[in-house]
Formats: sequence, C-alpha cells, structure tokens
Amino acid sequence: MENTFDRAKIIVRGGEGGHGAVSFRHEKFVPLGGPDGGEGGQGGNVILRANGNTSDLGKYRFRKVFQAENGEPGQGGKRKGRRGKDLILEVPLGTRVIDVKNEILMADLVADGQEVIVARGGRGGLGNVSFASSTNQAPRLAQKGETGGELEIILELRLLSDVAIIGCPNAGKSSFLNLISHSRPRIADYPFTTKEPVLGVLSGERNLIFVEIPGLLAGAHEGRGLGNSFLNHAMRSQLLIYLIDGGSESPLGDFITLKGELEFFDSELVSKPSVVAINKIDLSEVRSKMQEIKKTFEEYGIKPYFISAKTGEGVYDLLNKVKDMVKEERPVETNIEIILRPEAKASVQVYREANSFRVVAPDIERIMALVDLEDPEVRRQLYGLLERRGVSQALRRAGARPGDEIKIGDTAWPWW
Ligand SMILES: Nc1nc2c(ncn2[C@@H]2O[C@H](COP(=O)(O)OP(=O)(O)OP(=O)(O)O)[C@@H](O)[C@H]2O)c(=O)[nH]1
Ligand SMILES: [Mg+2]
Repeated sequence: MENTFDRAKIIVRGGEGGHGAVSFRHEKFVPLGGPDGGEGGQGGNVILRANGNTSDLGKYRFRKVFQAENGEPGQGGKRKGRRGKDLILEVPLGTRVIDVKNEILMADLVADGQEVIVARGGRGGLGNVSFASSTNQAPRLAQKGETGGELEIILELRLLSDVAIIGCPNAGKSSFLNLISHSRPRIADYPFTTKEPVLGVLSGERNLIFVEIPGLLAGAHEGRGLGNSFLNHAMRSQLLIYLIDGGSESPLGDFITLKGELEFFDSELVSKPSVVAINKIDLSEVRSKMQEIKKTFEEYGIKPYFISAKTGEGVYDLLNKVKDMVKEERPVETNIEIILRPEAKASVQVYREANSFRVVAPDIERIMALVDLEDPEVRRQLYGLLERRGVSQALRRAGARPGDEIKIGDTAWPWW
C-alpha cells in the first residue's frame, strides 16, 4: 500500500524500558554496603491524538516507523531511571485506526484532543535492590528493560460530514458547494477540476457539513478517472445528493452509473438516504427537457429536484428537503473500546527441544540477558533465583538432568 494524504500504513513502537542497575552502597563488591541499584525507567508510549488543525495524513507519507523514547537505566542510590517521553502523533479529525494483523478497528478519532495509545512502552527492569533476600544480601542480578509494544497500523481519514455530493465530472458539484457555503472550490469547464474532497458548511440553525466527492465515472472502481477511493469520505454522511448534469445525454443513465459505483465501493453507501438533483436548468436545452427527465426518473420511482447551481433556482427547495432529511442530531459516534493486549503472565514453561530444554519465562529471560555466567558468584545467585521462581522444579519435572543443555532467551548453558 502506498501512503497517501488520506491513508497511511505505519509501524508504531513503544520505547524500551531501561535496564535495572547492579550497584552497592559503598565500594563495589563490598557486601556490607548493601545493594542500591534502582529500577530502569519505563519506555514512552506512542499516542495518536486528533487535532482539528491537522488537515490530512500527509506527514505519514514517507516515514514508516515511529518509536517513542527509551527509558533510562536505573542508577545507584536506588534511583529509578528517567521515563522515556511519549511520542504524540497528531492526526486529523475523522482518522480511523486499524490494527493490520488482527484486522480490528482500534479507534475512531473524531473529537479534537481525543487520544489513543497505540504502542505501550516497555517496563523498566528491576535493579539489584529487588533481588536482595535474607540468603542473598549482595545480589548481582538485575533485569533488562522490557521491549516496547510494536504494532502495524493503518491510519485512514474519513472526513466528518453530514451530506455528500456525488456526481459525474463537470456536473456542477463545486458550483453547488460554492453557492451554498463559504467554501470556494475551483470551478472549471473540464472534468476532474476537483481532485480532493472539499468541505463546505451550510450555516443555519444547525450547521451542516457538505463534502464534494471528486467526480465519478463508469469504471471508477477499476481505477478509471480518479478511481473510487474518495467515496470513503462519504461513509460518515447521513445523506447523499446525487447531482446530475441535466445537459447529459442520459441523466438517468448517469444516476444508475453513480449508484453502481457506490455499490462497488460499499453497499452501505447505496442504502443511505438520498436525493437526486438535476442541475443546469438555467440552460434552455436543459429546461426544454425537464418534463422528459422528470418522467424517466419517476418511472424509476424517484422524484428529482431541478436546480441551477449558477442562478440558484430550485436550490432553496432542495436545501429544505435536505435539512428535513438530516436527522436532528448527528449520530453518536461509537467510540470503539480499545483492546489492549493482555500482559504476559509471569509463568514458567519448559519445552523439550532436540537436545536441550527451552525455558519460556519473560521476566527471567530479562534477568538472563544481563547475567555474566562466567562469574561463579553470579552463577550461584542465578541458581538460587531459578530455584525460588520454580524454574528448576519445572526443569526437573520435564526430565532435565545435570549436563543437559538449558536455553533461556538467548543464553544456553549446561545444567548442573
Ligand atoms: N449553465 C450552468 N453551468 C453550470 C452550472 N453548474 C455548473 N456549471 C458549469 O459546469 C462546469 C463544471 O462545474 P463544476 O462546478 O466545476 O463541476 P464539478 O462537478 O465540480 O466538476 P469536477 O470537479 O471537475 O468533477 C463549469 O463550467 C460550471 O460553470 C449551472 O447550474 N448552470
Ligand atoms: Mg468540482
């Protein structure tokens, strides 16, 4: 997938937790001093935040990975490492967040300031203070910081709007938007003048947001013209206006083409309430065909409105109808409950591999990562810990004998 202004696939990564420290109060290795190595700082989270001043997802077009700051290592004097800063990624209102792997909608950010954590920072590792016990008063074990959570997500912008203006190129969509709102999209005598969706606000008792969807033609779903992906921005609209060029060879044919393209995109769109407006009735060749056009639509079960986006004729009636049809309240945006992955349990599992035993226990793996197995004292302490945490028992149950190879994380050594 190529990242565009309204869609981006990115990887977010929480910061790593800082390592726990091995430190003693006085001189190193003078047991009397007592351990005072502090905990590592937590890694920063990656947070998406909706911002009303951000208009698109352009800033995610070229960068792929976004990682929050790592936590700092713990220090002597039981000092905890500094927490990593959160990374805040601003997104426009209407951004949907999709978890790629699990194919779930994680969040729909529609309100200014609304936030969602998409990747958590790893926890800091425990310092040697935490490993002191009555039998081990000079612990030289500490824990590595946890790696941060990582997630591949798709950001997808769906503009917030009440009414979507759908039509073929040149039908007069921009002219209509220009007439009813302060929006000033470019209007020109050639197709595809509008290349991005345009918003306009019709002020009144209740402001209505209109969105002009770039022109659609037959085969848009196969990529003809500008394609059909802009229809995504009509998904939140309550009402569609099919704006038809009255001067077209077949206004009804245009309408059927448009509906077909919407159906190809998402059948939910076609089932939205809609009105049909035949445009350009100020032109004599259109005016002379009005009765005929009306009849063809009525035979199809539709009562069209006739308007001129140039002179404003008929627009008042159309807008009254639109206001009636758009429900009093905007539908409450369901705020999707965020599903956070459960934290790994502190359990111990042993698996038999070809000639070795693999221990799976995340918190112990993090201790192993900092252990110097060459040092007999450290080794002695490690065995005490493995005994207390039930790792040795689990190994014995699995049939491990002294001399068998044991693997924990990236470390492998013969059991004794
Ligand atoms: N006479 C007349 N011309 C109109 C009317 N509405 C639009 N036009 C003309 O039709 C042409 C296209 O109008 P636009 O408003 O740009 O149409 P659009 O549907 O936004 O077109 P694209 O953005 O290119 O898809 C322009 O030359 C307009 O001046 C109308 O009611 N009467
Ligand atoms: Mg236009």
